[in-house]
Amino acid sequence: MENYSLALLILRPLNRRTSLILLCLFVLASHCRAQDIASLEKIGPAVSFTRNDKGITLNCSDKSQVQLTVLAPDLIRVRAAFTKPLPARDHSWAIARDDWQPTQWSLTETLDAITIVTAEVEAVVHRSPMLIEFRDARTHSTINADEQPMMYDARGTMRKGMFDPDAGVFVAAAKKLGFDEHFYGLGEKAARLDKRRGGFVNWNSDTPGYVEGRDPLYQTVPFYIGLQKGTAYGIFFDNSYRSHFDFGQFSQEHIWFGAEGGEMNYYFFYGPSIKKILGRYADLTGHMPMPPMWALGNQQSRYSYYPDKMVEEVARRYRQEDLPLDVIHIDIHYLNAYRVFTWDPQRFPDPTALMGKLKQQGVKVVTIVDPGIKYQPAAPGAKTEASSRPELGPQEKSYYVYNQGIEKGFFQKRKNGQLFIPRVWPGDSVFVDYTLPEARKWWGDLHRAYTDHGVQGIWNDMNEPADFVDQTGGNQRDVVSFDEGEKTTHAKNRNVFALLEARATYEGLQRLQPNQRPYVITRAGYAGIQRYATMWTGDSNSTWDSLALSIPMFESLGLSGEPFVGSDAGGFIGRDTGEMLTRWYQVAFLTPFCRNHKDVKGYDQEPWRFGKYYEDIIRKYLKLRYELMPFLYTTLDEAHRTGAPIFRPLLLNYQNDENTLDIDDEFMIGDDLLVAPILKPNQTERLVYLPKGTWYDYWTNKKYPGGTMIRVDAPLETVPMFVRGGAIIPLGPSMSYVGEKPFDPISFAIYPDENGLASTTLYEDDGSSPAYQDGAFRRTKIDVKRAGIGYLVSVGAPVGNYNPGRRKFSFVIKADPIARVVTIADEGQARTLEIR
Ligand code: MIG
Repeated sequence: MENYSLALLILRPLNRRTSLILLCLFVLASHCRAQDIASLEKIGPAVSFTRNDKGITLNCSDKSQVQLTVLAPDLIRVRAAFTKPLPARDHSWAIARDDWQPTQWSLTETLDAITIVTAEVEAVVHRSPMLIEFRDARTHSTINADEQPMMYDARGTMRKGMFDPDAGVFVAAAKKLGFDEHFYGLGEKAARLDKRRGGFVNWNSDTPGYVEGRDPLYQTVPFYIGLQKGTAYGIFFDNSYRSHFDFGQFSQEHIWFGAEGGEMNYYFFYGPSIKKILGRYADLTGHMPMPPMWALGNQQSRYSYYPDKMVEEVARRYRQEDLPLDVIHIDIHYLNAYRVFTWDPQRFPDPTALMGKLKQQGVKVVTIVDPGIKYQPAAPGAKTEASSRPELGPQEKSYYVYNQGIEKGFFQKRKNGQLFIPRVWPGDSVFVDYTLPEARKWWGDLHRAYTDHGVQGIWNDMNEPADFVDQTGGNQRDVVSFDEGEKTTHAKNRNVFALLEARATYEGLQRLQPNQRPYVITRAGYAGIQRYATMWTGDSNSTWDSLALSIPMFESLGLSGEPFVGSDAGGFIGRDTGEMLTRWYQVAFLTPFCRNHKDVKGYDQEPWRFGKYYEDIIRKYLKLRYELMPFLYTTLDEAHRTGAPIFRPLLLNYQNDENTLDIDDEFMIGDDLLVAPILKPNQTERLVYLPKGTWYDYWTNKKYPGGTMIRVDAPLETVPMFVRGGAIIPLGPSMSYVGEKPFDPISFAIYPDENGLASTTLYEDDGSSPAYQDGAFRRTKIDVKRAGIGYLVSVGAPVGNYNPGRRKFSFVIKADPIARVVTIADEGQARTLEIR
């Protein structure tokens, strides 16, 4: 849209006819991209192949090479080089693991095809034309197949617009489009859950005020899941160049994905369950480490709280209003004239004292850190030797971060050797080349300017990276990164810039505070970002549409390997109403990242801003979040271990129920909670689809049979919420912040299924140190079954070395009109009890 109006503006001085013709051409040009693959050259037939213990390499008639590598029975990598041999170098910033256990596989060869067979997948390479097909090894039915041979841009027809001549050629793969096929994932997209019939571009972009359909946004995760008739597979196209995904926008026969350079390099995952694919994807690109438990606490922000007194005021007000709060975020105005790793001497003269005061109230501080470092050559004669606390000193004549970076040669340069000087908040700025290992170490260590004062987390903004000179990245085109000695340009490195910045930050925090789990939040990212950072969805609008859009966005991110997500509660840009803020919190109170944040010009929207009526409702939900902490934390551990996200679309838990395939105005937390929020004004009832099984209304315990749509009341104080029959929800005491009280008692709310059964496994650890990685956790399995008129509860022997100490467990049966409760002392031993 914007492009067209821009074109009209430019064309205004021309006469109307010429303008129209030009405009038509322009519209055509911007639409032909999706059809363009027709002009691409197809890879030649396979003429020979070699085999080693990991897979096969095929040689094609046009001198191209294709490699299939078996990483696991359900994970096969495909790599192709067009008209030349595969390069020896093979590196990706996204990949976390290359030490795969050798997998059993065999090879069969026929005149027509070469087939790799694992315990789960048959990868068939048809020789001529060369078409790759994946089949289920048990049923031999096709899961996913090339519709055309892999392609490359031999004639240069894709070389337009931003195309970087250094990038190589456009590469693409086209796959058959199933008549009933659905597509999920693809990271952060302002789009509905099912991506079928959509077309998308990946190019990390600063997109304030985005609405549905805006593309690309901040992040790039070139991974999607295809689902047809209950069977799922995944494809991770690991290519950091600007990439394109077309899920049947123009063709009834194929979908395609491609990139403006780099290699054809993708990983094929076979389910058939989506959860299994997500587990493998996490094995490949990294499991999210456990963040500190307080990351699940309530957080408050605005652009910007200053001076220090106002930050204290926010904390005080939260306590006064009896609203739980764990974290306050401090935005760019704390900096000394936007210089990162400094403090404004007037606004924040004594950060240590501020952090100390907040800590007494259980409040942690997260500071924003942008990648733009003020371009500031030291004034002549200025003293440059660093004091031990350079972040507090004056910076006007000499800025220690710039001085150090220049001296070490860590800043990005253009191809001609000149320093690259983008314009961001500090004005003229420089960016770090995070592909340099020493530069990452330096950047990480700079964070002592925060941790020394008690800052607990880092918020990485603007890391697409945004450049006010040209937000499309045009100004950065000839910027060269070290890239492991390969010295590549922006076309390859833009999309991984934030990944590497977050990595540098995360690793720095690990070194600075080895006994604490790092907490990093990022706006941009690439596949694998979950290893280093949690994320939020950037500059959303304070509109009902934006609230509604956030649900498929969180769900899709969860299906793309990013389990810790959230948006600015209340929306970032624009003006809230009490009603909208309340409804927003009815989603936010269950999103992993729960932070209210507001634009610099925006009308204030802290929970109390619209009066007591709304505030009372918001308080109820924030308190419930804290009571649900044992449940949320158990779900967080599941995400860490298995890759299954916290915030899920229904289809992840019910992929064989075709009614769930398109539902993205409801969501689930873990396996057990289903929420159907209100996403429109003046609405006090809604339809809710409940998947097959038994469901309990969370508020009334009323039982519903699933597999159908029900109508429920939803007055402003109530968000429709259901618990799966068969679930046990562990709850803790009400708290103002994580750690205020021990989890004592833990109360297990039991919701038996049709057969009177229910179970859960509670996860616990110290909530803050990395000791959980060495076995310092505890898992306690609880099983409940109906026995006559009562229930038998068995508490399993705890597993793991973490000892939470003696506390009480209480068990509440929710199936009956009169709640039955039994409380026992938990002494860390197996036992069985009866509830009558
Ligand atoms: O151009 O730091 O998305 O959360 O408050 C605006 C100021 C820069 C954008 C972030 C927003 C943050 C703001 N930043």
